[in-house]
Amino acid sequence: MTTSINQITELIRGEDDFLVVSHYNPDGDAVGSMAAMAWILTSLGKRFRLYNISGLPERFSWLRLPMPIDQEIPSSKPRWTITLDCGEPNRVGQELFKRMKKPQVINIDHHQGNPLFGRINWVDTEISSTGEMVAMLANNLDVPLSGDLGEAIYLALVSDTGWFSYGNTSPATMELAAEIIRLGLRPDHFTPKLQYNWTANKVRLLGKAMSQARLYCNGKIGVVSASEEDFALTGATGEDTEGLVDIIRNVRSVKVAVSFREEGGHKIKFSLRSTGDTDIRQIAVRFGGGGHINASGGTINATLESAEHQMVTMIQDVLDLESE
Ligand SMILES: [Mn+2]
Repeated sequence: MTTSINQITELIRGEDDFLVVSHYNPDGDAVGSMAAMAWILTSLGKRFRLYNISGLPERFSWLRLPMPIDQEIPSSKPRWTITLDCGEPNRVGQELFKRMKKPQVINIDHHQGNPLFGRINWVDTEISSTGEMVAMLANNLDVPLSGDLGEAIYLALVSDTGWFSYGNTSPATMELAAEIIRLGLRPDHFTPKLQYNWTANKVRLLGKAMSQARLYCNGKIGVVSASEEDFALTGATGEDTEGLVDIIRNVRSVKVAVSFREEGGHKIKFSLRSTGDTDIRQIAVRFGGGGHINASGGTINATLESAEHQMVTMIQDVLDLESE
């Protein structure tokens, strides 16, 4: 691990021409670590491009970047591809995945089960976020965590730690946040950009979805869903379901929370959350998804009803095993 961070530090210092990418449907850690890497490369005077197959989601439109994020793969081949927060190589999207050659890939990630698909792999599941790892690189490269770089790292930290509340929040995470604040970040200016940023349609969608929330297994499983009809009725978009699963997780009895989002063509996107030692990553993996022990997701090809039935059965098995 120490070897990898030092190798990557040296490589970034000595090399040029990078493509910086993160996973499709990017979350705050994916876009935050990407923006952070972009600001580091900018301050070192490097040539680079940014690519994400989904582009920059609307809810992060305030994020400052030295250049736009391309949704098309650049025509000229980069010397190096830096993958950020990608637990599997195909998370970069099919187009780039088909072209990506291992000898050119630098894989920086914190997901369990990362198959080490790069030439250099720095994968540490103990670190809160990929953004925290990028901040360590910045320190190695003597780039201060001030201004836009600090804000990008802070976005990654709060996103993956649930505002410093999950078990992955380490003393190092808090020290890093302290360093960023010391260098000028104002939490009271930052929080509204990320948190007080809902659309009115989102509130309508959440109201509709929450009014139909369901509990199973003596209240240990909380389920909430957003159907295509709900989107049509409220005018909300898929992005507006962000955080839906976290609301049902607040219920006192709930150990595992799951949200479903109907995407059309019988594709159901799911998000799973758990509290404590309940490992819901294993459940996501069985449906072809992935993530972390307490936060995972994926896609099921089924109707909403069938997806819910399959998922609840599987969660129940995991909870039963735990209580044995
Ligand atoms: Mn992450």
